[in-house]
Amino acid sequence: MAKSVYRRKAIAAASAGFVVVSLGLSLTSAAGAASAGQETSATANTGQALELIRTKTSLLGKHYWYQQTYNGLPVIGGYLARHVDKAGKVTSIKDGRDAIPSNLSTTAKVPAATATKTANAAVAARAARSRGNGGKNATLVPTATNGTAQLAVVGGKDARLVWNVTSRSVEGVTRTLVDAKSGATVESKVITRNADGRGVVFDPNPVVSERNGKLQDADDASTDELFPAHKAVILRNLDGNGKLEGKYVRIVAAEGGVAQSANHRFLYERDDDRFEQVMAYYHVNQTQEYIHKLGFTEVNNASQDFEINTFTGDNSFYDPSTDTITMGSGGVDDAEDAEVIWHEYGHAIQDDIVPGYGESLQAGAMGEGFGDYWAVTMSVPVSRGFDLPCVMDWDATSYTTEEPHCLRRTDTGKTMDDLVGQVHADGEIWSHALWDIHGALGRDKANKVILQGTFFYAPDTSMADAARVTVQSARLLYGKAAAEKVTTAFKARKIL
Ligand SMILES: [Ca+2]
Ligand SMILES: [Ca+2]
Ligand SMILES: [Ca+2]
Ligand SMILES: [Ca+2]
Ligand SMILES: [Zn+2]
Repeated sequence: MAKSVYRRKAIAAASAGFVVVSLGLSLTSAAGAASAGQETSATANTGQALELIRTKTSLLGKHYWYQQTYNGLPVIGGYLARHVDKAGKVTSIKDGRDAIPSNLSTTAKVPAATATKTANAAVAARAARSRGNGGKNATLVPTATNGTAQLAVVGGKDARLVWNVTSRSVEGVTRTLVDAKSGATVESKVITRNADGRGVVFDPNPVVSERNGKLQDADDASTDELFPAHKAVILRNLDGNGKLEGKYVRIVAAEGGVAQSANHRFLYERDDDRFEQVMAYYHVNQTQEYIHKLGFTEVNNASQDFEINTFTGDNSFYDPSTDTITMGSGGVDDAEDAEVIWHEYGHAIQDDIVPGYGESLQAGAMGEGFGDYWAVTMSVPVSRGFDLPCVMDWDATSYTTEEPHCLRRTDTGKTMDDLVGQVHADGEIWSHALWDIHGALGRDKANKVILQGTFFYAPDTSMADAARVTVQSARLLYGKAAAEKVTTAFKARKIL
């Protein structure tokens, strides 16, 4: 049980006001050794009580946990545990109650909403500091909302009435205690954490990280050439249930079974089918943390379902009817190339923002173009400039003969004059426009503008209409000069 700093090691016998009321426990006789019988010594009703909050059965008997209360309010960290053997005999009592002055008022002077605000400020400040300490891609998310504040009592020598505000942030769940009389923050601490795990991945893929277009799949073998491409990473935002399930990703099915590790260590090489599961988890989590860092809180902000290597063809796909991404294992296992994962995730992003997205040929082409662009922009920070416009450099080694191996590119120079009515081919018109916006505005600004523009797409949008709302988004976010740069990019592709 988590302990509050306010809990005193033992309740002094001096806490004469202590009385166990309303329980009818026969603590006196059985607890004699453990607690010196002080429970029976007092008679004054100070409003203190114990509330049974949990009963557990173990191999040796039963365990009763009580929350200490004062005038019906929980005492933070105040508890009593009673352990009973199979014969019903109390074998021990652990008394973790705190002394409460009998004149402590339980009327709050500070409103709950004010306390919530104070708590949010404390949590946000600390989360921002922890982001500075290494978690550069970590995200700030909204913390407590009004209504989460509960009145409670802190015991001990600084006894007082507090608002107990539970909030969520990048650090996990935080408990902040705000003095209900003065409004001061008494304590703010993380009480649970999102689990961090360890994994091994390619980032984004071996061709790029090793700057070597000659690497080969070798039928999924862990060859000496590919070994250096394995990189140890932290897997953030895991639920902590021992599977690759978390805030933004959930591996729901996989060839060979879903990976499990009680201590969250998912360390596999590429010839182990679980490697691809780690790839999907890591790279989607990265992309969502980036999206949140840009300020978007509702861009596919859910745990995305993935099926890994369950399709033996050399293809991967997003199924909007089940909201699931399936990664194929044909040729280079698709999930060994983060750019394939990011491309498919691009479809999930668009489907989340625009219900029924992709109803027209051009909308479909933009879906492919955006997926390719998203793969490329996500690769930028880890690619050290290596042939950035090349899409799926590693997966493509299985089915292209020329170096560089690229499924497609975002710099083909195609314009609307080159439309052929095939979504992947025509997508290169759109992805080149987005890539030019990336070049003109810089990565973060470009991605803000492009994602923002997507919120205004129609499901059956034309490229020209989508270009217009993207220009408009640039204007509203960054002004006229930025809008002109975006217009130039679309004009170069003859979209506008
Ligand atoms: Ca593999
Ligand atoms: Ca493949
Ligand atoms: Ca394969
Ligand atoms: Ca690439
Ligand atoms: Zn696609």
